[in-house]
Amino acid sequence: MATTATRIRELIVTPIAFRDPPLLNASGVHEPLALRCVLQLVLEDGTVGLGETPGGTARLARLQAAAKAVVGMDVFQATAVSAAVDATLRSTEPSSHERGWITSAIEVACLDAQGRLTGRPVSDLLGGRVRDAVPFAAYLFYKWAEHPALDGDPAVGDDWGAALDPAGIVEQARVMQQRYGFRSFKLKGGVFPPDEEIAAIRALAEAFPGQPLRLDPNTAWTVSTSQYVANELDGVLEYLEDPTAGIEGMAEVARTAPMPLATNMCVIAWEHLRPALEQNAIQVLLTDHHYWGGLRRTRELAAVCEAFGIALSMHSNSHLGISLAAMTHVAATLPGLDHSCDTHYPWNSADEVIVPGALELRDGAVAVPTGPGLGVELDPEALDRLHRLYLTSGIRDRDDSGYMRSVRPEYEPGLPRW
Ligand code: GKR
Ligand code: MG
Repeated sequence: MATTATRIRELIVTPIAFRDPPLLNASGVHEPLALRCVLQLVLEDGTVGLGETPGGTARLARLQAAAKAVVGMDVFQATAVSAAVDATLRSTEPSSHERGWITSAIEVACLDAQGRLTGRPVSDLLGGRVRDAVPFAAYLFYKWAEHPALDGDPAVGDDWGAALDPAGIVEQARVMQQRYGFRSFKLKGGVFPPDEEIAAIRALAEAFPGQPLRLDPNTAWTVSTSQYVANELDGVLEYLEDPTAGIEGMAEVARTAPMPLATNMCVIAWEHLRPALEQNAIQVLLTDHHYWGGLRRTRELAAVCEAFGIALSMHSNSHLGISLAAMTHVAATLPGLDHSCDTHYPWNSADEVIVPGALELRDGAVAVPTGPGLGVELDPEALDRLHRLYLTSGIRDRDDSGYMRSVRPEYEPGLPRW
């Protein structure tokens, strides 16, 4: 039985926008603002648990619907809370992947609140950490020097500059390493013809000998192009991520690729695991608690991967500190995490919703917070500022292709491109 104190009084969902540089990918280019939602799960005793998840009109509406379903529930019954959220969304949202985003954000807020009530870090609530710091990879992007001037708004630059060729990518990697101490590198590909991206990876291999490298073109290539790139980069990549679309396509590439194939695109829900395993389509799974249903479900996913010999890495999207804290806590508890995790965090350092100081990328890793819950505190003024930015921005859904077309009207979205 819930004591009155641990009952959920209210779930406050706040959409926010924060600055994002012009990072290029297979779908276009990041807009000047990225969207997230911040969750505050308020208990009857005033304890507040935090969550963070990507924004967008549909997800915001689902979060708001789910918020009503959890009022009055016991925060320590996180499984029941997830089930109630799932049941609320099931009639309108058939995709378990889509429902997973919502159950996860609320589960993280429950675990944060539980940790605050018990005085234990979230990693302890998940069974305890097996490492004190979680390694992350430098996430390299081709990018423009600035967001172009559009609709009377001025151009907006950043302190990274442009990276549009192998030399630019190597320079970006050096700055990433100097600032944060990263020891592994992922290049977001699918932007330039494959030979140019092969050249960039070779330049990185020469500049950072022995340091793990990955390439992720987000399904920009056909099966035969993927096979060509995989052969060209034999012995250079630790893994090749989502070269082509779908489990069947990945399985075909995997038959000849000399390196493991990884995904955060063709295996994104429980029902994808069986066909992927049967066809040996992937050898590395990038977990992401944000859509796998939460931190506890991520640990269950890791156990399935262990049983079937699938290695583990971690996916990211543009995010702020509440998400980084949650990623760090769960990653700290996964014994089988074989690869450094992805994070966009360095790209989004211009804005934050948490009080600074709790999370730091040092020596390529984030120390696992040891304070209660996620170990981060919300900065109410920052939240308010970023919410107002959301309200005035007019941006309601991520649209990398649309933004690219506003800058380059001749841009044709659509994959595979090569
Ligand atoms: O931020 O442009 C980006 C990435 O392409 C992101 O949207 C992907 O989801 O990082 C992600 C990935 O590994 O595919
Ligand atoms: Mg990826």
